[in-house]
Amino acid sequence: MPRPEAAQVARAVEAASRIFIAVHENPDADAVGSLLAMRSMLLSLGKQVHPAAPTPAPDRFAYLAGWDSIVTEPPPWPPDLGIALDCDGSDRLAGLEEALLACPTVIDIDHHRGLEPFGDIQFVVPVAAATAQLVAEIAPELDLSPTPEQASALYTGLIADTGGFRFTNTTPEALRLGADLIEAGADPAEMARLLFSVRPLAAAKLQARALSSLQEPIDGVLIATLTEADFAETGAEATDTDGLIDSFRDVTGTRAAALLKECDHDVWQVSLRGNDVDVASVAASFGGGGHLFAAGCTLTGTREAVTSRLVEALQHALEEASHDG
Ligand SMILES: [Mn+2]
Repeated sequence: MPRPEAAQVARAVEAASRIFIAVHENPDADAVGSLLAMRSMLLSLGKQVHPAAPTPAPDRFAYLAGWDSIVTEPPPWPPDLGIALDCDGSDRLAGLEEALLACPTVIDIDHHRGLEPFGDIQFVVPVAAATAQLVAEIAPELDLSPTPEQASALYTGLIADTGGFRFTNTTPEALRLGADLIEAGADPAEMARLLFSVRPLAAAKLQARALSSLQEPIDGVLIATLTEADFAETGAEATDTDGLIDSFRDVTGTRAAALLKECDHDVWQVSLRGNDVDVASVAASFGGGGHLFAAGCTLTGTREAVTSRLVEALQHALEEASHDG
């Protein structure tokens, strides 16, 4: 059953000629894939399109057609439609937020647990596996069927957010979309290899550091830490940790896992994963957000102070989960 919002988005797209599309800062595979598929769809309709991310799209996504068209600036021309993709709140647009919200019509397309949907049209579906799934739902409303390039971009977003069809969001709908995208020309083996396996040596070295930082789970909470020195000495970048946290939550005895990345002195980017515990609430209590079992936030303080605050919050959430269960 098509969702009515998909048709609403299509009508707004048809009525527009200059379209600004933007994703969240530190764009992930779903953000970049959704952005590039949407860009290509809009171009095929003869629209003027400006695809942007507030921080550069990592070059590990360079295999996606149009990757080099993504800029970090708002459009030089006045758009008549602005579309935000994969943004859990307009503030995730960071430096592009003001320009996007200033568009005469604003559309929010997202699958995060809608804390703060925004815009004139809100196509926010938390049960969707990926924003790519929602972009795919818009295509038929525009009488489009995905080209091989669009299918590859959407497939990348879909497998990224489902962890290669392993996470709890691996619904029949997600798998059917995967099949449709393969039929439309996405190469599943190649997309999975490029997204999950290919990585620089620095990332492999960083992974070793993260693994050796693991300690015994404390009451079901497993913490991994990467310091500024770990990044400096391996030459790795913040995005080289993508996917790392997902392997930690499966360590025996773990109910919740956290990866702390020191992005500036005593400033920690925290990724959280829960097996049976709502980590989105924990992230939200620290000003972050995300999904029920996959969330993130930023904490400031020494490694010891930040770790103990986190462990305390996660243990509290674990107690709640035990009571509910
Ligand atoms: Mn996503």
